[in-house]
Amino acid sequence: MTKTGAPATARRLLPDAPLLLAARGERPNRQPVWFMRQAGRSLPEYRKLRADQPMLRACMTPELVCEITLQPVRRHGVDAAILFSDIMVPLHAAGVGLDIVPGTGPVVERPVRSASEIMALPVLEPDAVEPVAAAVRLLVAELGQTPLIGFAGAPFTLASYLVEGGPSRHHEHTKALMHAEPDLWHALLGRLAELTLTFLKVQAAAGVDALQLFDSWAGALSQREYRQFVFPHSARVLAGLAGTGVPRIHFGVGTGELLGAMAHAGADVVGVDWRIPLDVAAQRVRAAREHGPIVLQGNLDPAALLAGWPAVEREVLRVIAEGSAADAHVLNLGHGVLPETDPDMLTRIVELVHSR
Ligand code: 1CP
Repeated sequence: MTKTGAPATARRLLPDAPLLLAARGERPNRQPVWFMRQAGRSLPEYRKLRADQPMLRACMTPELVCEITLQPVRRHGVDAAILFSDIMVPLHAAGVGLDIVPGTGPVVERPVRSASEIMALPVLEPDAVEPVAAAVRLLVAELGQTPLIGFAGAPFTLASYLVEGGPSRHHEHTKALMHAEPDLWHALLGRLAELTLTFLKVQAAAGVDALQLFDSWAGALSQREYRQFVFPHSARVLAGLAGTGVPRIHFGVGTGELLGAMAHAGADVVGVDWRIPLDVAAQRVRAAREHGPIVLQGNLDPAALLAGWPAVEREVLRVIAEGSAADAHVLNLGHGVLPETDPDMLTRIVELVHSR
């Protein structure tokens, strides 16, 4: 088996893949659609596979990652697969004590807040995520013309889990550290940017076709905080990927007020949540960017998918109409699929988008 340090797998050429055309600002014949958190969660075939497998172990088992990643592609006919993994995987692989607790999410054994705790954070060696690279290679061989999206958590969102010790509503310890000890904060985010970049480069070398940087909790920040404390580190990650030639998607929740800043961070595609219409998002991104196409991804409200088909259909058509204000638009949700979603809704959305 190829080691992660070995030369990169030759990237597949997918000249007609709608997702990749849209990422370059083109309007392909078929509008691309995929769903954040499409793997797992709402699928009974996923729950069956995961029944006796803890999350992190599942993420480090290439055959299982491959099968779970393929399930929604087979079922829904989406225009992209997203690697089954988690934003905490590279921290776990580097040796940070943590678990993903069912019903709660990531829980860190010892929160990281002091200078000595931050300096003691381990570095991620590429070989430590070799099972993820192996999963990518298996998937690329299976996926045919469907692109594979790899991903990682952005430095701020990872920092929130590390500093808080788990999921947090107000991110209070994280913001306290940021404001009280800015040098320490930047040291922490610098280390996390390094780890994130290593993880994404491993995925790119193994053959993923696009990469998404999830800054899920960035919407908790003011624009001033984002620009000063977060932007430089996310921008460094995205710039570090430029040489891979893989399109970059950058997404956060509740980031309507940050879209201008996020659009500068260096991604090809800006993900938008449901709180702001895509035509307004397009204006904000356009105002912030000197050059390059405006490509948006989003932004159906995941909760609206529980409203029954007539309402869902209306919402999909509205989002497509508003998305026409961008140069290109990848239809998606504004955040992840909710576990209680009827999977048939997702299939019908894909059929509707593709029928137009
Ligand atoms: O399609 C997919 O489901 C792909 C796999 C995937 C992705 C893209 C998982 C599996 N996690 C993620 C990313 C992720 N993980 C993000 C960014 C996207 C987002 O905002 O949703 C975040 C913030 C996490 C952290 C995380 N991991 C949470 C959220 C907790 C919180 O703070 O609210 C949770 C619940 C997890 C566990 C997790 N990750 C993935 C699954 C299937 C699960 C549940 C596992 C279990 O409970 O057994």
